[in-house]
Amino acid sequence: MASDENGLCVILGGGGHARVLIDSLQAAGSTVPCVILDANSSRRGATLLGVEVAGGDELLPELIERGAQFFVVAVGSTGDARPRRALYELGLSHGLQPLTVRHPSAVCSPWASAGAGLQLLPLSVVNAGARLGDNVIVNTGAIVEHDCEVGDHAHVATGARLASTVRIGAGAHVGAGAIIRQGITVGDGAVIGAGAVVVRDVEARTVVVGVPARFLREAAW
Ligand code: JB2
Repeated sequence: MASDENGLCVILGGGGHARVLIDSLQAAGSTVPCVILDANSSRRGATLLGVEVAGGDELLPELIERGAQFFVVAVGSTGDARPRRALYELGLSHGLQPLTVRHPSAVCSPWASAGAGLQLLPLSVVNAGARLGDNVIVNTGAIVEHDCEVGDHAHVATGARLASTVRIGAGAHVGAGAIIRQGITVGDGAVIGAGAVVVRDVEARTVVVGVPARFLREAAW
């Protein structure tokens, strides 16, 4: 564990998404010391890109007493944003501030706005007039065009593209490589399958797949 824990950032989750986030923080030249908490006790004592896995979430009060100030939700989501929402609320409930993670290759217009805890991963693009909520992931190579809205806890996965004026509801998941036509609304908690092409509005809490995207089943959110 870092010896100077003043300003420490607690990374919640120590899997694949955590590695991408730590890599992005390092690439951005962040000097905030970090420690990982992971639910899997067998990971305790391991390091991930040089960052120690200190234990599970039960260590939060101890870390805060020792000066932790920030947190990052490092559990990804591929269709169920509830664990990410729960970890975000956990961090807030302990008085920690969500840290923004922005890879230096990400493009984000100064005319876009975002809530707290935004994750902009390598080569992602957010254009003018876009409005992103809290705890949103714009994953590697994803595009959020001008005047789109992306709700809290939503995940625009790797290579997905939102044409202009798309509205993505809270907790929704836009799968890898999916394309959403301009002006479309995707309801809260909806899941868009990988590679889908969405040309009609998507009901809240439904899963749609294919080209053009069609209803598959109810979603978990
Ligand atoms: O409540 C929790 C918790 N639940 C799971 N608290 C903490 N601190 N950690 C938790 N975890 C841990 O998150 C698991 O023990 C596991 O080590 C980690 C999740 O790792 P995994 O590699 O399975 O998934 P991921 O969330 O890092 O990545 C997913 O989402 C990304 C966006 C994958 O689907 C990736 O392929 C995807 N790129």
